[in-house]
Amino acid sequence: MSEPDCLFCKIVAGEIPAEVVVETDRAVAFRDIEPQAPTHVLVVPRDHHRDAATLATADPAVAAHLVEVAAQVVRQDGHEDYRLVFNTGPDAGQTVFHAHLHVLAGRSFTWPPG
Ligand code: IU
Repeated sequence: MSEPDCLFCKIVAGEIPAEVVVETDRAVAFRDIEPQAPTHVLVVPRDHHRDAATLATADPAVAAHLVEVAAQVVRQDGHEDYRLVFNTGPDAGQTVFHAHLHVLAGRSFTWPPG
């Protein structure tokens, strides 16, 4: 299931280039174009879902799979600690409405986030 005007659907389909770091049957992980840490990767489901909660309701196994892929990305880049973020809704900073898990690693992070 893909949406015609969705940027991440186009990346999943290979219609827009991205630096892909992991691909599975259900997810694609690629480097963020505006990295906020030495490792900043987005893990997205191949199917279109507008946000993480919608994905988790429709397909909980794929939602869990995104976390597994995130851990693989971190190991692959040689890090141990990492931060995972699902921005959900405009006030939380979501700008692309295809569920995506931010994977951030390679530096220290502060709390609370901005
Ligand atoms: P957000 O949580 O919806 O704000 O995250 C969207 C991310 O997608 C953001 O970090 C952008 O830098 C990133 N991104 C990208 O990697 N490639 C693109 O072509 C576009 C946005 I537009």
